[in-house]
Amino acid sequence: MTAPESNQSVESLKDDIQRHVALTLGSDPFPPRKGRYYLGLCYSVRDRLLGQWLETQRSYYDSITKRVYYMSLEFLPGRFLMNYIQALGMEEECREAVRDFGLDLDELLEEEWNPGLGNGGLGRLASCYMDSMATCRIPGYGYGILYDYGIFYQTIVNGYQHEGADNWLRQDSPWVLRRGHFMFLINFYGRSEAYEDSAGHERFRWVDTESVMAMACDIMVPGHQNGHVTNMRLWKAISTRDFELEHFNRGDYIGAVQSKVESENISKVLYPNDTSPRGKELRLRQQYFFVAATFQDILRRFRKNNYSSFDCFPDQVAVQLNDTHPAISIAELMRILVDEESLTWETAWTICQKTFSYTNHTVLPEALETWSVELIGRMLPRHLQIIFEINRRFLDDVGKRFPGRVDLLRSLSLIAEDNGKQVRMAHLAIIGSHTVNGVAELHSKILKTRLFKDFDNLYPGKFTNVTNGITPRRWLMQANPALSELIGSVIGDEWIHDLSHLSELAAYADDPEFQQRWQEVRKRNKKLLARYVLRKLGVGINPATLFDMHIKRIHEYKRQILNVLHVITLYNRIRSGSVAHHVPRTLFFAGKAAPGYMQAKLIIKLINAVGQAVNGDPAVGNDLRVVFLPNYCVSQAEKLIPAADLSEQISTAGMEASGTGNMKFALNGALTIGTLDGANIEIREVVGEDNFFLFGHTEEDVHRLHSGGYDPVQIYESNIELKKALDMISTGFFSPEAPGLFRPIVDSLLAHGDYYLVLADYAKYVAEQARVSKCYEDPALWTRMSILNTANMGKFSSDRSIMEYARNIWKVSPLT
Ligand code: GL4
Repeated sequence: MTAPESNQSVESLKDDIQRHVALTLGSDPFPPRKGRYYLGLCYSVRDRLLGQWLETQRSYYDSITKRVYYMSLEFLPGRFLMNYIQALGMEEECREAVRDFGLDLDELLEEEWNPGLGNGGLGRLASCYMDSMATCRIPGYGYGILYDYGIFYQTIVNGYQHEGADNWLRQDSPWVLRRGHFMFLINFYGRSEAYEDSAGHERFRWVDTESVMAMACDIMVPGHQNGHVTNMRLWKAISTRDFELEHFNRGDYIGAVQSKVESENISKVLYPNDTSPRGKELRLRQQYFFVAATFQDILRRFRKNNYSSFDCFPDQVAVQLNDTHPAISIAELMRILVDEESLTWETAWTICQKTFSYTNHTVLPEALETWSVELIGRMLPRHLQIIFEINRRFLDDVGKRFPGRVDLLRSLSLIAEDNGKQVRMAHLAIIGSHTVNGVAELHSKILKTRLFKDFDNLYPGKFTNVTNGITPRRWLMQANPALSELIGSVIGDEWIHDLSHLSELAAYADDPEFQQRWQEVRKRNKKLLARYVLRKLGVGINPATLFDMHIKRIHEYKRQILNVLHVITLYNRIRSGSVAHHVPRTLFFAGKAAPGYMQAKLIIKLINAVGQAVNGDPAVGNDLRVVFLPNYCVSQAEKLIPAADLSEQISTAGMEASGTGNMKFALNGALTIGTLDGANIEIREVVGEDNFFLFGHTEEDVHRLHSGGYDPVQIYESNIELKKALDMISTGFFSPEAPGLFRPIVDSLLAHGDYYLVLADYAKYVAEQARVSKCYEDPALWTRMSILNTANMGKFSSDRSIMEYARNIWKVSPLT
C-alpha cells in the first residue's frame, strides 16, 4: 500500500473511531479515554469485517456446496480484537490511528475480557478449528451456547483457589451480534403419544411439552487475509411468550416472571468440569437445547436450497460431534425425519449415519458420558423411545452376527445396567456416525484396541485418527510477534498460511548470528513476562533463569504432583549443598481445578505452599523460584508460552488424549520434557529424539502395572530423596499451621496405590531434569534444539487437521 493511501486509511479509521465513541456509545470523544476508544476501535474494525462476512455467507448459497456443522458445547476463542485486526491486515494502521490519539494499541487490547466459554483443551481446539476452517475456506459453521457466565474467575487466597463469577457479557460485547429474528422453539418434558396416521400406521408425536426459545447470537471468525469470514452461532435461551401468558392468565404475575427467569437459566453458565461430566439435569437441558436449535437452523438452510428429497441431506450437511456432548443429535435427527418428515426408520437411519461423525477426546473412564434412563425419559420422552429402538435393532443385528455372545451384547449395548439404567452416549455416537476419530495416534489406537475394541471389530474402518493441531495465526504470529518477525526475516511469511515452510529454518540452526538473534528474542519475551509477573503478583523473577512451565487444568493424571516432587528435590539439594552448582530455575504453574475436585484444589494449595517456603528461604536465593499465576486463560497463555524454555508434558502415558499446549510450546521454541503420551509422541518424532527430553513408563507399561504388582511403597522406601520429599509434605513442613493438611495427597500415592504412577516415574523424571539443566548450560546446544523444535512443527498446524477432516471425513472441498 502506498503512503498517501495509508494516510488516508489511518485518517478514515480515526474518524470512524471518534464517530463510534460519539454516536454508538454516546460518549464525549474528548479527552480520548482508553475504555471508550477501545470500544470505538472495536466497532470500526467490526464494520470492516461485516461486509466480508455477508459476502461469505452469501457465497455459500450461491454455490450450494456441502457445509460442515461443527457442534461444540465449548469454545475458547480468546480475545478477538487483535485477531480481527491481523486478519484484515490493518495492524500498522490501527497502531498509528490510536497513537495519534495518545493511546497505545497494546494497552487497548488489554481492555478486552476473555470469552471463557470452555474449560480447556477441548474448547480451545474448537476455536483453532474455526480459525482454520475460515483460513482454508471450508464452508462451515460453529454451533454452541452463549453462556452468560463462562469458566469461573480464579483467584488465589492464602494459597487456595477461590471461584468468582465470570460475567463476561455484563458490558455488551461488540463482537456478539444478536439475531432477534432467528428464534426457534425448543421443547422439553411432556410425553410421547401414539396415534394412527391416515394410512393406518402407528406413529408418535411429542405432546404436552414445556418450551423455551433459542435466540441466535453470531460471532464472526475471519480467515487470515483471505476475505472469508465463518460464522459461529451461539444460542441464548429466551423465555417463550406463551409460557408466560399461561401464568398471566392465572393472574400470577410473579410466577410468570419466575418461570421466565428459570427457563432462561439454560444458557446461564458453563459447567466447569474438564474430563468429568456430572449427570446434572441442567446440563442435559443445555445439550438438548443447543442440539434442537442447531437442527432447526440446519433444516431451515437445507430447505432453502430447493432440495428434492431428504436422500440428498448427507450430500449437503456434515455434522461433526465434538465429543459426546451433542450426541443427543442422533436421536433428534431421527425424531425429525421419522415423526415430522414421515420417512421410514431405515431411510432415516441411513441418512443419520451418513451425516454424523464423532470425535472422542478422552479415554478416562470418569469422562465417558452417561445419562440415566429415568432423566432422559422424563425430559426427552420421545428421544428415549428412539434410543431404545436404535438399540433394539442394533443388538438384533449383533445377535445375528455373533449368536450366543451375551457378553458382547452387554458390552455393546447403548444401555448400561450396572449402576441403574444409563444411556452410554459414546455408544450412541459411535453407532450413529460413519466415522469416529481420536485426536492423536496413540489415543486413536487405544480407542481401537482397548476402549471400543468390540465396536472396531464390528465396524472395521469406522475408527480413524486426526491428530489435533493449533492455529499458527494466534499461537505464533499473534502471541509471539518478535519471533514471527525474526522468522519472517529469513524465510518470509508463507508459514502463516502453510506452516510446513518453517522447515526452512533448520538450515539456520547452527548459524551463530541467527542463534544470537533467536536468543535475543527469547530473552526479550522472558523480560516481558517477568514484568507481567511483577505487575500481577508483586514477585520479582530473574529472566536469566530457566523458565520451566506447567500450565494446564489441574488434574491428577496431568501429574502436577510429580513436578512438585522435583521442585522439592531441587530445594533439598540446594539447601544441603549436595550439588556443586545448580542451574537457576523459575517454575511457573497455572491452571484451574474443577470446583468440586477436592484433590486438585489441594494440589493448588500445595504448589502455593511449596512456593512460599522456597521463595522465602534465603538459602535458596535466586536459584529456585515457584510462581502460581491465577486465572489461567487464553490471554495468559499467549504471554507465558513465548517466554518458556521448558514445557512440562508429563501425564501418565495413555491418559492425555492429545494435548495441544505441548504443540504451542514447541512451536514457540520451548523444549519439552515429556512422557510417551498423546501428541508428545508425534512431536518427538518430528523434532527428533535428540531435541526432546523423554522419560517415564510407556502406555503398555502402565497397562501392565495397573493389572497388578505395582508397589509404590517399595519405591518410596528405596529412594532417599523421594522419601524425604514425601515426608516433608506429609509431616507439615509446608503447612506448619496444619501439619496434616496435605495428608490426602500423600495417601493417594502411598496408601491408595498411586493410580497415576507418580512414584514409578519419579526417578527417571528427576534424572531427565538433570539432563535438561546440563543442556541449558550450553547455550549454543540449547538454541539449536530450540530452533529445530520450531522448524519441525509444521505438522501441528490446525490447517492440516482441518484439511484431513475435510478430505477424509466431511468430504468437502475448500471454496475457490
Ligand atoms: C481433551 C483432552 O484431555 C486433551 O488431551 C485434548 O488435547 C483435548 C482436545 O482434543 O481434549 N479432552 C477433554 S474432555 N478435555 C480436553 O482438553
